[in-house]
Amino acid sequence: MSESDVAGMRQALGEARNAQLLCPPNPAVGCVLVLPDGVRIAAHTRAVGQAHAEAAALEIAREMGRSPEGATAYVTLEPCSHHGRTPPCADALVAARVARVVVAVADPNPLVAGRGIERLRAAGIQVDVGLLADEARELNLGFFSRMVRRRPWVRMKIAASLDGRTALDDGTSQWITSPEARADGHQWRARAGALLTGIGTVLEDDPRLDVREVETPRQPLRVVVDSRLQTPASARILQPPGDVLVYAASEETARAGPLRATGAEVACLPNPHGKVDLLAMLNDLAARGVNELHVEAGHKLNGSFVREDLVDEYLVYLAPRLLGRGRDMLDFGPLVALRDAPQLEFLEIERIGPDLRIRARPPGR
Ligand code: AOF
Ligand code: ZN
Repeated sequence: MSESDVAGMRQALGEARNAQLLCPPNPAVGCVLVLPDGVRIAAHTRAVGQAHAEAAALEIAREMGRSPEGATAYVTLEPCSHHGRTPPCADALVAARVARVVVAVADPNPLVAGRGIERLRAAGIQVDVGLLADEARELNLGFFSRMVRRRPWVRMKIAASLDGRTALDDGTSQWITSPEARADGHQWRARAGALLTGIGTVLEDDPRLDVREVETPRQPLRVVVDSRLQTPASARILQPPGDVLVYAASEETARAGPLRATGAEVACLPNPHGKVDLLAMLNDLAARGVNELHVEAGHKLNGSFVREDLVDEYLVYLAPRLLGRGRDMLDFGPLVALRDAPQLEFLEIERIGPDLRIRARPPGR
């Protein structure tokens, strides 16, 4: 593959990034058509139920009065071969008589999984697969996680002081990190399919858990882990915008009733300890189309996620302050040996205003 192929795919990846807030549960895909005379047409996946990237690009070509015949198409994900909410993009590219399709990575969706590429090749179109595949997969790691593992990519956000405290002993926590860090956190919220917290945080902080600090075309589903259904009907998280889902360990109807009356859905997924079964919950959220799950909870629920090895990525903001005695980030253990300590790798360290943002993952994630 040539330098101009790399440039084409880079542009398509940039396009895909522009769709990240808009298109969940669909993957964010970019498509760049390079016409035989060098004219470039770029598009990305639209909102769910609307055009995929390829269909959007072909539509723009039509609007420009340009024929896509003989073009090269750069797409960040294999063109689909199935009739979902929209018709197959592979068929649209065949009908448009493009000459060549460069695909970054195959679609892990079992409804597609190579069939889009096959269909293009069967029609005599040259197809090259694998250009910038890692970047393309990273861009849609939630979608890949849902398709391959049947659970969302779990990103745990924590804001703390340099000495790792998330609140004072009495629970006071607003605000430890800067407004810049808060806005950055909302950017991560906005791309998630769902935002999750626990009943402890609901009772203590009464969060809204919506996207406010950045403009967004879509509000994620909000999720509360609330084993005994203690969420008060007046909780701010139950108010608009967007849908709310409360996971309980038992469906005590006296408590579920008022919650459901607010419009929230109550789902019951108990484990043997009388708590919500977190793995079953992740499978359920994946079945509901959640690609990325953004967790902003307290030390107890955070600790449960860590104990069960369910966290794929930590998003930690550290403020240059010291709180001394106070609330911990994560409550798990105590470990009996250091070799049992979960090991992470730093993926990225950035300054956000006066704070640090650290992203870390367990190896192999
Ligand atoms: C593409 N181009 O831009 C995207 C694709 O229900 P539908 O019709 O919207 O199909 C959704 C599936 O299509 C999704 O699960 C994934 O496999 C694929 N997404 N495919 O050719 C795109 N977003
Ligand atoms: Zn498609």
